[in-house]
Formats: sequence, structure tokens, C-alpha cells
Amino acid sequence: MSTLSTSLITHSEALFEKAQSLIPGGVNSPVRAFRSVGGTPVFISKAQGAYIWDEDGNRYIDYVGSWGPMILGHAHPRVVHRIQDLAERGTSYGAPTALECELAELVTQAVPSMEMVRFVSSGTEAVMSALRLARAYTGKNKIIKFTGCYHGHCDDLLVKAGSGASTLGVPDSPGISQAVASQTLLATYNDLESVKVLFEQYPSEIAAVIVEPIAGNMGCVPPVPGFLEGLRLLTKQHEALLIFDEVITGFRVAYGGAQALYNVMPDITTLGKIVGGGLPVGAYGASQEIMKMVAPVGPMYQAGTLSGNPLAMGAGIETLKLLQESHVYQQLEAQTKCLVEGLEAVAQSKQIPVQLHRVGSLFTLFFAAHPIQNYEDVLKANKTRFNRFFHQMLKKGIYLAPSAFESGFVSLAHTPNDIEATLETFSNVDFEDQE
Ligand code: HOZ
Repeated sequence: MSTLSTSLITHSEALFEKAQSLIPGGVNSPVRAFRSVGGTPVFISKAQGAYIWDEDGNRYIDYVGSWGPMILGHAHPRVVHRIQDLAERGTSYGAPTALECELAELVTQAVPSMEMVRFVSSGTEAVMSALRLARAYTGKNKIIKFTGCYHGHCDDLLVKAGSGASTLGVPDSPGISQAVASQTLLATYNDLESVKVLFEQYPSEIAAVIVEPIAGNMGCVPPVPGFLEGLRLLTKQHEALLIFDEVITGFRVAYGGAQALYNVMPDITTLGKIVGGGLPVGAYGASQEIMKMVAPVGPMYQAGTLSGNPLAMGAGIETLKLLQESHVYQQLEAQTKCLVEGLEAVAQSKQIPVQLHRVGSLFTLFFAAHPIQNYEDVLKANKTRFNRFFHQMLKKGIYLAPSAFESGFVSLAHTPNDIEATLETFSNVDFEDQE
């Protein structure tokens, strides 16, 4: 591991200062600004395999993986070569390509409930389109979402819990109209009763329930047994659609995503991250019947200049093909299990209460003694302790998400040595606050 820079002001600090005068908060996505953990974000100059390097030359073992897409590790040679090869033929045509067909075939073969797919450029765009599709198909307007589940920054879903927000539909961000926010209803993750109550309250107005089948944006919170099955039943009973937001879980927890893992089929699925192999891609898909609502076949309009971009399609194709190799998910499972069990053992030896959650190669370490099943539980975890842990790990070359409430990602490039180095580093973290 490299020694960290000793100059008075690091390149990252200088860049952050400059960036803040040009870009709001110095970042193009808020969580990157380290507001949750404090301090200065490291500016990344390159990545390879399981590692990223900052502008000061420090190397880190990366458990963020660009927030999920880099399941193969960074700069996998096959993905890089494909992008290079395609770039020489032009970077965007705004016209159909064979590549789109190839990726669509791979996706629909992989994800059990998707018979047809439409590619867009981000997870947010996929979710936004999926909601429009659900409304167009059902002719209803209201959407149920779960507090703590995040589905990108589209207006409808930037509403979460908080005093009054659930019942009054108060937008979480200014700029979202009351009319839009009032169409979003909030339920509690892993609590079917909270969904039933909403269906009873609005029996004929709910177009869809949208859920992260494994919550990944409040840290990793798996569904309790029966939760997803219960959502499937309730939505069927009330003629509402079930949308699985598999932007994080798609191709991550299993090749067919969480729906394959738990054998619960949604009506609409949204994808992002891995499906684009590290380039900007989102996708939404469903049965032929539902997808025939989408223009130009049906009346629901949705379009995009860079949708199905050839470089992004190529990166996605190579990534999915590599994920089809037989050892892949067993290897991810084994490495992550080893990491998570090791973290648990170290925490125990330090007498620090933790909850370690893992599904496949998606994991979160919560500093909490209580079981965690929903957002309220998540908020009660010890944030101060996480921040102390985060900064000490970062200083020693372990790059984790800069927030107590995000998931960690292990890639195929992480080696047993990387896991060992991570555990060793954790064992040296000084929890001065320890009671
Ligand atoms: N949506 C991500 C957090 N769950 C953050 C994405 C980013 O900052 O790149």
C-alpha cells in the first residue's frame, strides 16, 4: 500500500477547492462530496482491477466500484478493447444498431420477467419511464414507494419519510410540485401491513408499487421472507403493477437479478449500472403486452438521443458475456462471505456491536446492536462510529462509500489478499468512542 501524500495541501484538496467554484458542491452527484462523513473527497485519476488511485498517487482497495457497475473490476481488458474498437467506428449514430439487439437479447434471456426491453441512459431515466409506463398501462396515477428506497432523482420518487411527508406528500426537494408529490404514497420497507393500509385507503387509484427488491440505497437491507411475495399478491389483488428497481441488484446478486434469486416476478423491471459495463446505460422492461404501450408501437412516449449508444451497448455486452462464465457468482459469493465474516469477527474482538448484511457481493456493515429491517432502523445506527471507521480505513487505503447508509460492492478482481488487507486495516481502527 502506498504512503499517503505528506505535502500541506493534497492535489485532491486543491482540486476540490477549484471544483467547488465551478460545480455545485464540487461534485456531479451529491454523495461524492463527503458531506455525510466530513473531510475532502479524494479525486480519482485511474482505476484498474480492484484498485483506484487518487490524484496524489495513493492506491485504494475499492469497495464502491462506481456504486455498483464494476462487478468485473475496473478496466477489464475485454470491455476496454470492445469500447476502443467501437469508438473507432464512431461514438453515436442516433440510429438502430445490431449491438442494441444483441444486448436486448442477453438481457431478456437473463432477467426472467423481461420479454422486451428499452435502453435509456441512466437508472433515473429507466425508473422515470417505468412509472410513466405503469400509469399509461393501468390508467391510474398513484405510486407506492418505500421510505429509504432510492430510485434516482425523478420528481415522483424524491419523496420519502419524515414528519408529515408520508401522509401529506411533502416533497423532499424544493422544485418538485405538490401535485406530483401528492401522487406518491409511502410505505415501510419489509412491512406488508403498511402497504395494505394504502391499498385500502386508495383502492382504485394506485398504478404501481415500486421497490428495490433488496434495498441497496439505505445500506444493504434484504427483504424478510414473504415480503416480496406479499407485494406480488397485493398488487395482483388491486390491479396495480409491481416494479422491481434492479438498478443495483440486476446482474449483481444473481445473473437474473433479485427476481431470479427470490423467484418473485415483477411486472416491470428497471436496470442500470452493470448492464452498461461502466458506461451510462439504464433499461426498463416487462412483458410484451406491457411494453407494447411504448412508442412507436403504443402511445406512451419516451425517447433519447444517446439511448442505445454503441459504446455503452458494447461495454454491456462484454460484461454480461463475462458474467455468464460458470465460476462468477460462486467466486463473488465466496470472497464477499469471507470479507463479511472477517469484519464480523474483528468487530466482535473489539466488542463493537455491528450488523453485517450481505446478499451475494452486496454488503453493508451497520454499527448497531439492533436488527435492521427498514429505514427507521437504519437511521438509529451509530453514524459517528461509522465516520471514524470510514476515515481511518480511507487513510490506510481502503475506499468505502462515504456514507453510513450505502452498500459496499465486491468485484471479481478482489483477491484474498485484498480481503486480508481490509480486515487487517479494520483490526487497527481505533474506536475512541467505545463505551
Ligand atoms: N446513487 C448513488 C448512491 N446510492 C450515488 C451515485 C454517485 O454519486 O455516483
